[in-house]
Amino acid sequence: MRSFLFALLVALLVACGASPKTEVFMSPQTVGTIYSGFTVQLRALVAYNQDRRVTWSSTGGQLVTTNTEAVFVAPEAPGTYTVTATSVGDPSARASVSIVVEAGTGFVQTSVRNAANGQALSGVNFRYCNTQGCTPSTSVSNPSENPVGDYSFQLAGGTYNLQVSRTGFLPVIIYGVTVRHEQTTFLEQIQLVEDQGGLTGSAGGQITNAQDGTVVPDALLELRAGINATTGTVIATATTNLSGSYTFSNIPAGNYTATVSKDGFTPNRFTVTVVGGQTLLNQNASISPPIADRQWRFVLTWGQTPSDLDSHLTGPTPPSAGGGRFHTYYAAKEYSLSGIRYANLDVDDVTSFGPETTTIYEPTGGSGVYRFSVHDFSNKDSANSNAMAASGAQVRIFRGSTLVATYSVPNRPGTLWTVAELDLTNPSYPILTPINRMTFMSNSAGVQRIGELEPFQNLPAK
Ligand SMILES: [Ca+2]
Repeated sequence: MRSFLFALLVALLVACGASPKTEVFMSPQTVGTIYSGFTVQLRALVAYNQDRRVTWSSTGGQLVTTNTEAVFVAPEAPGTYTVTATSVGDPSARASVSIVVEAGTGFVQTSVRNAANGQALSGVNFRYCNTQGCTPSTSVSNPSENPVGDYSFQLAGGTYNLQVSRTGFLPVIIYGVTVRHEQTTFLEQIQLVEDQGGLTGSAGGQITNAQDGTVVPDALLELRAGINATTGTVIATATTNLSGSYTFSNIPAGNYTATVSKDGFTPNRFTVTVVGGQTLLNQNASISPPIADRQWRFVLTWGQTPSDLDSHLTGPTPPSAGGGRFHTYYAAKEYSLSGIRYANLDVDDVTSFGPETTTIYEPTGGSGVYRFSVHDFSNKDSANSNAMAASGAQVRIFRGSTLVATYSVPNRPGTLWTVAELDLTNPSYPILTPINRMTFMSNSAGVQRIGELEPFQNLPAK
């Protein structure tokens, strides 16, 4: 309706014989309040000028522009922002729209364990800090609703560094915790390390190629203090051997971030835990060669148990297929049509750890979102399993040569983790939305519908 009125307005102005001076119209003409990280689609129309092009500008936030269309991405700082479209043919002609941005309120959930024995820890203190300062230190374990060791917080939207501490344990900082309005951010399980007076320990694991599952020799690992640390002092380095294995020896106990890189691969990072007097092995990770900017890669990793988690990608089929959705998983690894491979389960894993890798090689151009889910095949017949929540499962999403997002499994019972949805309708501005919903799904008929598809019915045997 709005675009119709917009066209009508232009038509009326033409019909009335208004001055031929160039005019720029913006649609929508007004925008209500939006929240940090949210987006608004804008369109500009140039009248009375042969040159229909505009240039876009904004007093803040991010603008992703395609000719006469723009997507405004609200910044973290609340305030009023102005987006302007200016005629290229007549720069004196422009149209603006004001956008009010508020931080909103979101949620963070995490669970804390003793790294030495996996026991849930109560009495843990949390402090969220950003450029505005820090929240008071809080310990918000709520045993009536959450299991022991589970913590949830309500916070203003923004990006925080989270300080986690507990008596007798080494404090740790989790960097870059993003909170969005009305969304819940699930952090990876925090493995707190006992303070044993400077005792050192060792860590090891294997690096694999997420594209084909082979081991990666000669990969460089750099260790930094803290979780999700991307800058700061590198306290140790290691190189993988011919088996793709690495070892960090005599490292001060604590929580670290390892960045793994190699020429010809997109760098990745993962958390490494060091317990004094111990060697913690199987701290595995993967890297893979870069993909094109239009391509997306979902890499699933987890711990020793359960042995088999499965990656499921559903998405719209190409318009030429006449609607419907495709579904790639272990029994239908590839989705292709007319010789074009659109999506593929590149690597399937049934023996713990992953990686399992799914790639969108060619967006289908169909109508609808892509949805990535993880199914606990090992416990698919359970109606109360907590195994996937305890598995340390993470999904890393890459676009081109960039790690776009890392999602950690919610600490909730369930055998189906609906991870995220990806909207590729506007190729220049894809929208990735975390879902992070835990439900139960078995092979039996009549299971709960997930969106418009029932992806996990009647699964064939492996
Ligand atoms: Ca699997």
